[in-house]
Amino acid sequence: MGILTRLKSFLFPDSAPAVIGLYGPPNAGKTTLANCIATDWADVTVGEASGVPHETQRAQRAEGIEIDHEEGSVTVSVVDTPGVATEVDHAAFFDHGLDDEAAQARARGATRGIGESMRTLREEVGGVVYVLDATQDPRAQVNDMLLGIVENQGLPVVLVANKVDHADADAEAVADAFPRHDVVPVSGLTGENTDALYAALAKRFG
Ligand SMILES: Nc1nc2c(ncn2[C@@H]2O[C@H](COP(=O)(O)OP(=O)(O)OP(=O)(O)O)[C@@H](O)[C@H]2O)c(=O)[nH]1
Ligand SMILES: [Mg+2]
Repeated sequence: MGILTRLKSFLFPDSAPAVIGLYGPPNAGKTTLANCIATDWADVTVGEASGVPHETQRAQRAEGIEIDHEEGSVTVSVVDTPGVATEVDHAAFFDHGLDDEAAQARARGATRGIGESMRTLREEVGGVVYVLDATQDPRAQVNDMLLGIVENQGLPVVLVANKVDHADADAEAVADAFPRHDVVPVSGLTGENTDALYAALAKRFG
């Protein structure tokens, strides 16, 4: 346990660890990044990643993640949430090889999952890691909607431009789209630049 975390639990013995939610569009790499964080600091995993969007259909948690960085220390519970979209079209899953029945079921699960993401945002989390796939256009409607809700709730945010290992990634486009936020470019898949992410998490949520 880091010295600051120890000091905090000594001074505030009843204080619960912060609950930090990973939010963002489907396929942004939230589960991969949650697994990266949880593996690095607690040697556990959170859930299954997949190239098929709307893989995560329930919020999944890793408790007691102690991030101990020279910029600061913080103990958090990480909640990996279902991807949020402004619409779910079952036909989009045909391109991923799903038949009609499987596509309909996945679309229903995805819609329930979006509801669960919004519930955790409203009721559970004290801070947000907003994850964007830096290979995609950051100005998608869902990002303005979801970040707007997060900001209205006054929650602290770390904005992540994920997948920077990918040749098509453009972290600057993400930074340009959200000038109000400091953007941390990372790859949850390869671990590239996660040191800067841990510094940001410790500073923002510590
Ligand atoms: N190149 C690259 N691919 C990544 C990275 N992170 C995730 N991926 C890939 O992107 C796809 C989606 O990853 P997930 O972690 O399942 O994404 P998610 O945001 O949890 O998706 P939903 O649960 O559907 O909302 C998978 O094929 C991952 O392997 C990354 O940092 N770099
Ligand atoms: Mg997921």
